[in-house]
Amino acid sequence: MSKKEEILLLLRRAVETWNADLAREAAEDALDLGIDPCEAIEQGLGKGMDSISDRYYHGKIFLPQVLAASRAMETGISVFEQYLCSRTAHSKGVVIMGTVQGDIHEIGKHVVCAFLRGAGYTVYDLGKDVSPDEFIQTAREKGACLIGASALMTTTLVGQKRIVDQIKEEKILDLKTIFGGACCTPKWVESIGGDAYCSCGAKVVAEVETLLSDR
Ligand code: B12
Repeated sequence: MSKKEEILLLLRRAVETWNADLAREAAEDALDLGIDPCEAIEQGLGKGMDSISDRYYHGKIFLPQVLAASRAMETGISVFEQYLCSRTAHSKGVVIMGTVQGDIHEIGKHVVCAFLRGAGYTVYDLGKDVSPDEFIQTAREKGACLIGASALMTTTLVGQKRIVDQIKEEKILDLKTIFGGACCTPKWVESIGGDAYCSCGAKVVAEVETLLSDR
């Protein structure tokens, strides 16, 4: 096994064993070895979260363990995020990100924020449980070109529709939307009149560049 494979495996294990210290150390080792942070997040930490999701789904672990694994994942992301943020000098545009009202899942959104920041966008992360009003008022204040909203539950998906509805009501023509999260699908985004769907962090930069290319 190469050193790179070893570190990716350690990142994965750190999340699987909810070990935040290991996540931090392995993330620092990944940076020292020159592993691309996006690859480290998707192929290391992300794989760990996939197996946590699977074990949770099959009733082998419970919410406290999922929460602890989430903390380990967030710790690893924060090490990479500092590096990603310092990589580019000029902003390509302002993006408002958040998790929709009633939903507290944030990890996927953090991954997306890290990738967009790394690609040179200025990202305002409004956190979790964000109302449509908050998304749209902040977008106006900050002169944003894009709102990204995450929804992980079938019960909170409607929060994405409310954002699109309010943008239409207020006739904000130059503000686009991109949506994602475990329960979100391309069909859903089309049905609510959103501009783009994205299934994972690794694809988000390309998706956003295409979406904003006609500005
Ligand atoms: C971690 C987790 C939690 C953690 C969240 C910690 C945190 N800080 O975020 C905790 C333990 C707190 C939690 C709580 C709950 N959870 Co939970 N949770 C999960 C779990 C296991 C993993 C989610 C995750 O982080 N995945 C890893 C990330 C990296 O992946 P991701 O979120 O999919 O994001 C990627 C893409 O989707 C995409 N993406 C995501 N967002 C966005 C946004 C944009 C703009 C774009 C472009 C892309 C994008 O890019 C990301 C990166 O690649 C999922 C299971 C699952 N399979 O999703 C359940 C899951 C989402 N939870 C679920 C439930 C029910 C709950 C609770 C209600 C449980 C309870 N009984 O209390 C509460 C929610 C309370 C609330 N009001 O929100 C259900 C939802 C079921 C449903 N269909 O509605 C799931 C699916 C589990 C299940 N199978 O039952 N949960």
